[in-house]
Amino acid sequence: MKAWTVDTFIEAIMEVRKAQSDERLENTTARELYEAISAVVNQEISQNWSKTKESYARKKPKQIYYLSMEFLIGTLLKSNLLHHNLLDISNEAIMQLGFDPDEIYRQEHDPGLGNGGLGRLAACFLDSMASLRYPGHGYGIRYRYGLFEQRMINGYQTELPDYWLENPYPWETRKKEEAIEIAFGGEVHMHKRTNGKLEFTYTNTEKILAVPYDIPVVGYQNKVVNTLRLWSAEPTTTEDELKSEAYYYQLEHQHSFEQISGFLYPDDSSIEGKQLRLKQQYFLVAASLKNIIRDYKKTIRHSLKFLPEQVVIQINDTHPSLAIPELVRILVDEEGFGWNEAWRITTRVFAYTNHTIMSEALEKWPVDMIKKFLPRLYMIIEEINERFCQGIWFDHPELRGKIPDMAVIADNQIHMARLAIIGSFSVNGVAKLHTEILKTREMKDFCSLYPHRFNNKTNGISHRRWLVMINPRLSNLISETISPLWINRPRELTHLLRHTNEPSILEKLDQIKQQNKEELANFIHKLTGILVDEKSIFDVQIKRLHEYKRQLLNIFHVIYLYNELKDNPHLDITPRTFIFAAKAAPSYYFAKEVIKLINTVATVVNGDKSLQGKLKVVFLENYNVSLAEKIIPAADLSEQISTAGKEASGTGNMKMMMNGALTIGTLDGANIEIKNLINRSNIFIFGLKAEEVYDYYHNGEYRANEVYQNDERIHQILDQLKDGLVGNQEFKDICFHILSTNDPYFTLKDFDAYVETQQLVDQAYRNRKKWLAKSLINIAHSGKFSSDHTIQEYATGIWKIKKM
Ligand code: B1H
Repeated sequence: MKAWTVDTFIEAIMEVRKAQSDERLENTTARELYEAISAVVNQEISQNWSKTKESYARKKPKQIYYLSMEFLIGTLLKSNLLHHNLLDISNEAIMQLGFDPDEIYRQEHDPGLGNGGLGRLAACFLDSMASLRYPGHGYGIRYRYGLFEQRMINGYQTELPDYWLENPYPWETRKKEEAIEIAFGGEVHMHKRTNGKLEFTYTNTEKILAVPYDIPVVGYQNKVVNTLRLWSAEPTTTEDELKSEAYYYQLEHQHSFEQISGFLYPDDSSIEGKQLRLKQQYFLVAASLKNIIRDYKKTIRHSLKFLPEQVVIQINDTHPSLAIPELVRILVDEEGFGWNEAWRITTRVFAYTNHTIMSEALEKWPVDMIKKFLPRLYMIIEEINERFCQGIWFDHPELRGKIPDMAVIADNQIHMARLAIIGSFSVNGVAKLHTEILKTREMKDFCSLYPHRFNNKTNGISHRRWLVMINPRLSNLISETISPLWINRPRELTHLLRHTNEPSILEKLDQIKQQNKEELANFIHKLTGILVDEKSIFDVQIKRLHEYKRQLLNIFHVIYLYNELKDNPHLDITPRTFIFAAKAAPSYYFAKEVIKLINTVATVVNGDKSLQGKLKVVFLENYNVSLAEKIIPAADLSEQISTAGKEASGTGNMKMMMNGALTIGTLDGANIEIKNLINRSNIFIFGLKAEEVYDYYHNGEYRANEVYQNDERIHQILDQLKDGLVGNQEFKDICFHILSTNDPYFTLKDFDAYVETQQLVDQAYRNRKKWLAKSLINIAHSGKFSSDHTIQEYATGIWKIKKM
């Protein structure tokens, strides 16, 4: 690797600029400078990329393929610079060239190829695999339109298309020569060969080309570059063929097929059972498997019998679970294996991660749809189902009565989670509580059938992106305090524990948080015109909008404080700034109403002089990775208030903890593990436990209406929604919905405990020193939630692979 200086870096930039145009530097725009720096970084990457590929080809290690419908990678210039140890040099170079570094990095459009936690997790995992020298790669879809851009109009969410490819994307390489043809639909024909084996042929299928676009995944200062391969759907017809008239029909048809990689479905934690989504899933699965097998044959040159020794395919929820019958199909129909052998191979290759137990997110496909688009796969799924049910009937008579709840095909639907469990050697949940719920409730019968398959892998986040890159001040303070070794070994953040009583460290921590808050305050002012008190508590809830995440509970608390202050303007409360950011699925009416409510409350509260600036409410539009990166370093309080048992893990909780925020949260998902690490005194826990939620829900003993009748605060708030007393805007629907559905997410039930705990937060914040010590304790324990740790556990516990 070249030893860079600011001067040589600037020279390299000029070199690129010269090659691109003979424009002089004075005329360079921010965009051009961004492109030039990216080109310099790409030169650095490309050598390491080829070398990594060569070394894999030579040493033939077992490869991990992470199949996911979503990869929320965030912008790459800054992180690639960091991973080449070039970030400081680049910042300095940009300034010497007369630009503001942030303006240059902002030129990169954030690729919104995911909805939320599940997609971001996939990106953090790729980062950790490369940084830990594991041969692990991602396969996904290159959606032409990412998750919609959210614009607020009059407080309502509106959706705009996210055409992220408007400018050339510097990190992808199109590999037309490695394209793969995929077939959909058609008819299946069965023939008996002379050797007695069955043969399947297909007619009238529709063909589409999967063209790979490769994005480098750069390890942290270790020369490893793995690959994220995103498939784009294109017509199979060539230009020449298109000139002849016979192809007009084809042309029209193929254009509809190109839609397969047209856009990302915008639902998080719920499912849209649309035909196009099914095609997307098969497209990803078919292209990736063909590619994996092609690579295996090229490098390993053994029978596919040994595939499980060379390949693990981790499927990110059930979305890519058609890979299971597809691999059986390839082995049986194309490679000539018998069923048993094909099934043995398949079930040793796949590992399945479950990310949710919300019933609306459990994937089920109508039998008719699969039959029509994937007729051969349907036959295979039937066979899998038949053999599975027979197996239970004969070998597990104790489970006979459970067959209807375990069968892959039941009530005219294909149950994808069941298929994924049956076809994998590992099934994992994403936090201890979540896995426990899977094992004892949701997947209980499967767990008794395959006890060794089930395991937990608590989620994690890349500390490189979510601390080193986005919070350089804090990151430097940590390195000065405990040496920079923690960056390669994040668990060593615990060395900070020795300093939790050191006034000089706490003072610096205080200053850093203050500076970060001032930056966010400026950003908020520029964006919204709202002036926030930089000394107030920055109380942050940023995540997808969903009933179970309970943004409503948060805004009820705001309305309650507002009501209190209106009654008693001298009330002594610590000033707070409530910061929200959230996208709602476009068809999710209730979630959109909550967004409107937050904005309405913001207008009322921010405009009320009588509050003397004690409360401010800010809703930042278009939440995405880049916005999260701006908010998180400035958070004082992290809101993780989901209904217990509903949030599988959460990862925003880890990101804010790592940046020194204290958490107010329920005993849900990874919050529980955070609490157990840092101790109850350093986190604000409240509310029903998962067990209690479950019991109330099932025994019918909870009456939301009683809370409404008996709790004056709730009564007042709901009446205000109903009667339009908040900003003359009615929210009858929210009020009616909660009461008529008996408050299934226990917002009213948990309100009292929440308010009480928020009062503890208010008190705790007043003792600066104690608060800062708690903050440092949070940071010190956050290394456990580095995705490096998580990936290490996947590697030893599931994948059985070694570092290169
Ligand atoms: C999570 C999803 C999800 N769970 C369906 N499930 C989707 C389901 O497009 N779809 O159809 C998209 C996403 N996402 C999240 O995964 C959990 O809610 C979080 O608790 C968890 O932290 C995250 C990563 O494991």
